[in-house]
Amino acid sequence: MTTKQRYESAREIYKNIGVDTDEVLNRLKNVAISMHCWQGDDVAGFEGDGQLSGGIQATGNYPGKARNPEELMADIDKALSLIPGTHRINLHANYAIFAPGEEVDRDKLEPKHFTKWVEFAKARGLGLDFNPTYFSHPKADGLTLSSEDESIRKFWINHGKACLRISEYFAKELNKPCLMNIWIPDGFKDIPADRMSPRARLKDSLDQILSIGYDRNLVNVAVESKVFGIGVEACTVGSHEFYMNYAAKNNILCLLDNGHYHPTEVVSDKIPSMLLFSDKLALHVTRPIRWDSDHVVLFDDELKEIAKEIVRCDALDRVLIGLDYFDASINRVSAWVVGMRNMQKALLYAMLSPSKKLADLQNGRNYTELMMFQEELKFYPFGDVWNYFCELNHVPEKEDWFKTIKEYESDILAKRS
Ligand code: RNT
Ligand code: ZN
Repeated sequence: MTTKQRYESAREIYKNIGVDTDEVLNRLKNVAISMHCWQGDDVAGFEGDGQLSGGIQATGNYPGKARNPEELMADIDKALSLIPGTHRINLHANYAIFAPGEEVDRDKLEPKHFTKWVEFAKARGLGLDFNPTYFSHPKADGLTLSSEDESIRKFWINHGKACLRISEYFAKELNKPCLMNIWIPDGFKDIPADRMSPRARLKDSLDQILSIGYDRNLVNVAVESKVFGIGVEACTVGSHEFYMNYAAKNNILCLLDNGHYHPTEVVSDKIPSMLLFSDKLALHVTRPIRWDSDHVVLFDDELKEIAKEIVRCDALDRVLIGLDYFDASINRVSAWVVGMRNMQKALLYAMLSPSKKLADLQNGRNYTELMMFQEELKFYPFGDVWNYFCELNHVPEKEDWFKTIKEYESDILAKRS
């Protein structure tokens, strides 16, 4: 049987439960996911020694890591060629590309340091998202936006302002809104004596950054909380309560990273609550194992649940989906492709679920039937729809994409040392 014939058979099966697979394929094609540039080089960036700090860690030493902009862009291209649809690239400020002699510190970054990325995105019809980089820097070995040292705090405030300008530039150039997400590693290894003052300083710093004014139609500013990090186990300044309140008061976005909560707390459950109070919400989809380990996103239960909530809340245009992980122990291009395709698979899986029927069962307190039906749905011919989606979007189906990775590894990646 051909992929199309399998799809046609699956279409009938889904039709019987009231799901229109043709409509689903159209909807899925239009979902742009933000692919994080930093999986390609273990969050090293282009500034210098690439030493990662800030309580996050990329572990592993798989050969082929991108060492410069050309290599990173080539690797991104290779990954995108294996992922259906048109997406977005998520950049960090430490991926600025300087002409020789033009190097500046992070507080002095300008749009011109990112023109190569804009050209890259334009040529491929991609959107760009952005992040100020508050780690891997000599001035970030203690607190940043919450620092008690006014000159350090000022430096990072200026970095935030510079990044806001760059985000605006991305949006204008590409004619697509840009998400600028702020995450800082600030916190304390052990029980602090004062939890309020650092947070008051962070609040003031954010106020100052936002005070420069920006076009809210062009830039969505988000703040990303975290429960703890390596070396800041006792207290993080940018906690969930802090940012949820800050975002609500200032009409900006919360970004929920599903590696940033207590291990039994799930982001899927937070999505509908957040959507009742804010117009938009941003996500960093990752996979924590026991801690915020940033493993490659797999097609696991929580990913499916996150996707279901986005789809059921009819919020595909309100939830900005980005990936955030960095595994240095495997082929990095493959890591991107697996994570991106899994995010899309999870959305597809959610779209193929008869939400109204299931909700009716819940509302009718038919919990027995609801459980039975949800379990049976897991064995519906979802893979046949996925393979056809790949065929329609001219990318290899099933595991067929991996031979391209193998070739790329032997022809290109293995030659990098
Ligand atoms: C760290 C945060 C943050 C970073 C990226 C590189 O715990 O998740 O989003 O992973 O900015
Ligand atoms: Zn994150």
